[in-house]
Amino acid sequence: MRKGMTFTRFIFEEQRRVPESTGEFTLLLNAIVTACKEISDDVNRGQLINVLGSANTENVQGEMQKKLDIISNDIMLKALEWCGHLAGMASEEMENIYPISPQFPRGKYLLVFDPLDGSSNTEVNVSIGTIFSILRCPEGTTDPTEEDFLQAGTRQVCAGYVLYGPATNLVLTTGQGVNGFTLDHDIGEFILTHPKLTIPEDTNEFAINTSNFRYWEPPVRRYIEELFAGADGPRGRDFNTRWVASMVAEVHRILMRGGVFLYPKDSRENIGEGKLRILYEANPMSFIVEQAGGASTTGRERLMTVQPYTLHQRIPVILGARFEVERITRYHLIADSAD
Ligand code: P6P
Repeated sequence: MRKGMTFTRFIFEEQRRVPESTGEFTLLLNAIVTACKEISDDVNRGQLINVLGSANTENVQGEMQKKLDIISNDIMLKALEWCGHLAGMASEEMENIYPISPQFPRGKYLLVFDPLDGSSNTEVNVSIGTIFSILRCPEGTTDPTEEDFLQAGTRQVCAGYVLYGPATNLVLTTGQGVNGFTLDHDIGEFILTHPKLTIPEDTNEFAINTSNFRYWEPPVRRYIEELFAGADGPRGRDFNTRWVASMVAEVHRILMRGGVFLYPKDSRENIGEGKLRILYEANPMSFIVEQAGGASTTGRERLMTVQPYTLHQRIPVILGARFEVERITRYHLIADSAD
């Protein structure tokens, strides 16, 4: 008998703690995790099965799609549309929502996901991952519209990601803290390896794409310049920087050893409110970070309180170590009050 609790046992024991639970959510979660195991297998095989490189198509964001973006999106759709626990899905890779076909039963949840975040890294073998968020379908709605997906992050039932790196890690929250699992490829099960993850309130490590410095708002430039100044500057200590260009890998690092991540507003026309999308990147990651004791804001307000008005809406994201996020937010408010 292998050491460690399997993910299957973990979610069944979690379910038993909710007296009124029907088991629908547990079965949905299991189906999502099974889909991610299939994606992990394709990602790990890479060029052995000719899945690397561009698909020579653009997604709704105007971004060039990788073959694996489309493959992983299809895997999610095919692995979940039949399960009977969803009324609809939405994905970074699809312009419109994906209603469940009438041939399948519909359920009470909505699923939004980024099937392969950080996919610009597929050819260079840097960690990428699937990010997902489970919402409730409005009571009595069996044929959801885009409107029904436009829910603030505080209404998420569950958020998680699967990171395809040297190890395949699943990280999950249902609002009762954050737990991490590692895929045991020999038995095809995720094993609980990182229970009750927490993010230290302080950090010396920050993640931001510094090549965008000239496009940032003054409070972000002030904050980053202070970090650059290190022990000689107002912070009185040196900082370290990391940028993987894969949000799922950055957030995982922050959960493992602390840190702060920023993808802020940007003066460029095509970036504007930021590069990250509310529903399937910013909200799920903010839920996870908050549940681990961190914080997540837009620079001006708690990110998870923002009411989305379109499916692929972007938002500035500042998340991680609570004290750093609070400082950055304070700088924004000081700058705004001076305007
Ligand atoms: P840049 C990946 O494309 C992504 O959406 C996030 O995962 C990542 O943090 C960001 O974009 C990287 O953006 O501008 O540094 O390439």
